[in-house]
Amino acid sequence: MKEETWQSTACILCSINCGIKVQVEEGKFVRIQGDKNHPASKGYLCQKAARLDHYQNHNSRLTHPLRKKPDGSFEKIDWDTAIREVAEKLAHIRDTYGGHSIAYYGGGGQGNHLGGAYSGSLRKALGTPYIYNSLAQEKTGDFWVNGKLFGRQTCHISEDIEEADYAIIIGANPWQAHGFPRARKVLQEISKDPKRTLVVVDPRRTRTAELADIHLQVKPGMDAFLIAAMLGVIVQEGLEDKDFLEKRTLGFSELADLLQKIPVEDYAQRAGIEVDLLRKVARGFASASCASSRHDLGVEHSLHSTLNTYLEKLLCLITGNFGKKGGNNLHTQFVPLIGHSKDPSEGGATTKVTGMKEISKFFPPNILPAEIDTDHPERVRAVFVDSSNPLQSAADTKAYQKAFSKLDLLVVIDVAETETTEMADYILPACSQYEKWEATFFSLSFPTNYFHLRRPITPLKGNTLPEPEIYFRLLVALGAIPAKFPFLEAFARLHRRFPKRNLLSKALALTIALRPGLKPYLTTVLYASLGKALPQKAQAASIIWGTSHFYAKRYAKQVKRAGFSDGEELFNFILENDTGVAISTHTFEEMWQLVAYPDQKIRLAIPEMLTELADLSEEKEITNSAEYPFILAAGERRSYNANQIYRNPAWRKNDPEGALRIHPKDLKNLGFQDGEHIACQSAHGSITVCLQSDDSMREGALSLPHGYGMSYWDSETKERKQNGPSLNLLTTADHCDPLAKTPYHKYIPVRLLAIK
Ligand SMILES: Nc1nc2c(c(=O)[nH]1)N[C@H]1C(S)=C(S)[C@@H](COP(=O)(O)OP(=O)(O)OC[C@H]3O[C@@H](n4cnc5c(=O)[nH]c(N)nc54)[C@H](O)[C@@H]3O)O[C@H]1N2
Ligand SMILES: Nc1nc2c(c(=O)[nH]1)N[C@H]1C(S)=C(S)[C@@H](COP(=O)(O)OP(=O)(O)OC[C@H]3O[C@@H](n4cnc5c(=O)[nH]c(N)nc54)[C@H](O)[C@@H]3O)O[C@H]1N2
Ligand code: SF4
Ligand SMILES: [Mo]
Repeated sequence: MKEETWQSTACILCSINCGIKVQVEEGKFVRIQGDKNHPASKGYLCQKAARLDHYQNHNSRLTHPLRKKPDGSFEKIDWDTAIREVAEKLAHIRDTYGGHSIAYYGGGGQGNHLGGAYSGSLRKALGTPYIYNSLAQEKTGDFWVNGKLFGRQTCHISEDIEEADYAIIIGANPWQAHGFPRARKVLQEISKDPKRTLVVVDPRRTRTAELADIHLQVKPGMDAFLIAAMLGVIVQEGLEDKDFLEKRTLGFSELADLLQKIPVEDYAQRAGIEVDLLRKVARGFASASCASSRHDLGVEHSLHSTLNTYLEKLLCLITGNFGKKGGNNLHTQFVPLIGHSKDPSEGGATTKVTGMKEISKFFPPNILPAEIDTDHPERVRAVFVDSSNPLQSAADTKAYQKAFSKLDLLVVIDVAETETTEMADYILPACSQYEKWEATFFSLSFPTNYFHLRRPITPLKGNTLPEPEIYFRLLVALGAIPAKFPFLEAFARLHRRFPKRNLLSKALALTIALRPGLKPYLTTVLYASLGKALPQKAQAASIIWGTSHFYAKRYAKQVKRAGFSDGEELFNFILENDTGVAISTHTFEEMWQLVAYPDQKIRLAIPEMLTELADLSEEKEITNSAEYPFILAAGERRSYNANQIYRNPAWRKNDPEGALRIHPKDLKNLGFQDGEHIACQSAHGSITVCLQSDDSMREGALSLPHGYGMSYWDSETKERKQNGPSLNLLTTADHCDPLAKTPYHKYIPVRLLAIK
């Protein structure tokens, strides 16, 4: 095939969104390679991207709007009917019970955030205060801590593992899960370099741990003790960076009082780590010329979730490895993915039924069934889902099934038939991420940040629509905005011809002055006006015009450094470029401007966290229960899982059943065989799994993979089948962090039984 038939886009399977080039033949992705021109991924790919045709082409793709019939089956309807009926029903629920009786869930996955950017208009028209999404079942504890440390929950940290002399990775497996660009290359480089040190904290000897200089094989769920002990060593031995603490932080002495008292040996033992090795790591980290730390689900989805993320951040903060190359740094957000919510004591929002607080503008999936399945007069009665499959991915599948069956209305936008669309009253089919303009807002890098606007590379299938169009049509049907904006459209066209005159901003300001009711819907108004003036049907990109201007104003110097004189130039470059773009470059000194407190000082002492840290010493040692003697990590990232994105198991090259990994000694003691099918039972549910003997496991610990258990159509038998274990049949909503409600998925007590 000719060179020019390669089209640029990105992999949509994890937050890194590596640039890829694809050759498409008759709708099939026949060749896929890394895009060397992408400035962040530089041609890098992992094995999963080669299988992307299984996302684009499979027999569970949705091709037509569907409405549920009274008998539970679905019938095809046209878009006008779908939009009209959904709008009418939503409006009825809003007008009868209030906006808080409607919840929005999702808004984007690993590859698609452009559509969700237009969903804000719909939420405003419905008056719903609730956004539930998957970030709020992993990262909101972390965001809450950031809010306290740096002044706003939008202050988010990036880890410069690539440049670090000493890197510590706690509860993350970047070899499989990534989490930072070109992870495998970076890990291999550090591993090979005798002058650099890599430490991995993980109960399992993962590939990442194998590459490490030091592997701390922590007892599941005991990271708070381990990190607290490391911080204890640093402070007790006077290894903290006193100049940094004096210049950049407040509250250290209060924190230090607690850390001085940490019984290091006792905590090391609680964590199952030899104390001398722990001391060595603490000293190595504190004395390195630059050190970086990174955590992920291994600690977020486990006991003391929020506290763990606080303690992990303190490693860099008290050793002065913050705001420098090879350390941790705050970064900018090109399009805000994370928001800021006030605490309830300052007037922040809470839910009506359970009283849960909002964090970073989100509410946690763990509480949603309780908000629905109750006779509370202010319960949630309608849910609007986009790009998420909570019926599989949220804790406690059965509670979700029960709660969702009680809803007055469930509307789902997806590209595929899912467990969640099965329960919907209306299914609105979106075109795939390779059939529309798309982007993610995972711009999480420092000092240079990137953005990639992707174009469609293949025609859309069936009667599907891009999400921005669905949101626009719903807004018009709700009567929130007119269907056409002739005045603005004319100015938008003029603006595209004479951008220097700034005509569009002026026309927008005039429109809003004359019709203030349109203000909440500005993004959709832009879509309906500027969107039509953009080349190559890039209507959905209109929001990027607004964000480019905003970003270039806020970070003028840094955007200039990346080569753009203003927002218009930045926008046009993004629009015309088919790969990633470097949008801004900061100096390390300028990072301090990203701290949101006016004095730019980090507040180290967070009262709630200090209490939880102090209480660790009182915490009873957990002895495994006789009834449920194993600790299951319910959701490991492996070579062939990718959230809920690939349905058909044919994409997998190994591990077709998503085996349960168990240490050979445990297997022997139980009298089971490698490959045997048995029942894995928690106090809440039971699933059938296939055993795999694996000496990389810690004894007493088990692991099952995330990203299995979805239903699909078997093309031979034409039956609906399930592709491996459905983990959330084992999990419950109340087994979670008290502060952020993040589930303890890595700490599920279970037993293994023979199947009779
Ligand atoms: N291949 C693949 N990659 C993915 C995804 C995918 O589905 N597949 N999903 C993406 C998403 S949405 C996310 S959020 C990230 C998550 O990325 P990660 O958090 O890195 O992935 P996990 O494998 O869930 O968990 C990381 C490690 O935590 C360890 N662990 C278990 N219990 C404990 C514990 O008590 N303490 C410690 N310290 N470690 C523990 C596990 O052994 C595992 O190696 O991955 C992303 N990347
Ligand atoms: N037990 C357990 N549960 C877990 C985890 C775990 O480790 N253990 N991990 C958790 C984590 S970290 C995460 S992030 C979640 C992920 O779980 P979810 O939030 O459910 O998100 P995804 O799996 O990314 O994808 C959801 C849906 O997006 C759809 N989709 C794909 N492309 C498009 C598109 O262009 N438009 C639309 N509208 N839809 C599209 C897919 O078909 C899929 O149904 O799972 C969580 N659940
Ligand atoms: S799954 Fe692999 S190829 Fe795809 S974005 Fe993530 S790291 Fe890149
Ligand atoms: Mo995630």
